[in-house]
Amino acid sequence: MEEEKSGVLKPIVWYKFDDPNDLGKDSSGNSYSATNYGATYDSGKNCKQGDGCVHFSASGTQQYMTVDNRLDLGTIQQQSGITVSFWGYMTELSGYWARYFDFGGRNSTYFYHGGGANLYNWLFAAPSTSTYPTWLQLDIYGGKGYFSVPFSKHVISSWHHFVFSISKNGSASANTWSVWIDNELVCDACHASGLTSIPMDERGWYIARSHWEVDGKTDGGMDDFRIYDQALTALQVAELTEIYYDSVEYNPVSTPSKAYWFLRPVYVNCQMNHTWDDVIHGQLAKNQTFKSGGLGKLMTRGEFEVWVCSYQDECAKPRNPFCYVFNEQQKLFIPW
Ligand SMILES: [Ca+2]
Repeated sequence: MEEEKSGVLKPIVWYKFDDPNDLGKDSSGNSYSATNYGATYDSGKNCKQGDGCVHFSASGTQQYMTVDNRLDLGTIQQQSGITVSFWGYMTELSGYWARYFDFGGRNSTYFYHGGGANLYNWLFAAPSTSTYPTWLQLDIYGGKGYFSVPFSKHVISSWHHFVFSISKNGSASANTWSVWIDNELVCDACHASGLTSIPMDERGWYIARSHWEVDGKTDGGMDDFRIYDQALTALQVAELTEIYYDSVEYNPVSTPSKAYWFLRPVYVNCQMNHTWDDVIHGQLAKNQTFKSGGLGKLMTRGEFEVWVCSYQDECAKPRNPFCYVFNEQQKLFIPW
């Protein structure tokens, strides 16, 4: 599974923000460095991944970064799909409509104040207005709509993981958007519109800055910013989110079985308190106690072939089952 993960999940842009002397360094190997306008390095203990992250202060001159404008995000999405992911937080010092990112055109041909046809931005912001005091909002301009995320459980000043995935044009699910926050799918193909290709000299791929000068400044931080030239599946997002636990927090003395190598440490001791008879009975009764299925591509024949999710275990939460794979040789349910 590890080989599959690294093979499938290869970002085309990867800002780790680990190097204080080269904060916008691209670790993807593609040299799409970010340009830094005043943002500062924060040390690893304040960050989510690796040895550092970037900090944006709202006091004084606007601090932000730009993604390399050689990238034509519109064409990438149209041809192969695109995903943007990062860890981020904002403090209450952030202004109205402070941005996590705002990707769009910079002048009147591709940008038009007040809305209108010549507007091709897609952006993710914390409005913090009287109308939307505790919401995050994803806006897709060009007459294309917006998507609001209730912010109540995504408390300001704490780190959260965000994934924005748009499928390519011309497929069955063409141009559909999916959004995950902390590995929870908060937008399940809830919107469909492709991105527009913008000429290079008009591209403004802003991180932590708005294209609208009236908007407030961002006060907060970001870590592990990535762009993929593909839409991600739920499994790939789960792996992406768990990388943090794998590399930083979860550092066992012995290597776990690869079936649950990305399991959060808090779940390692979860136990299935039911037998296969219970599982089958529960499924036949359709009483929402268990779900199960085949492992598909993740299957190791004769060892790990099926998964079971239980709504009744100690580790399960209301509407949020806890899942196991069944070890066919040891006849054991193993937390997954
Ligand atoms: Ca980092």
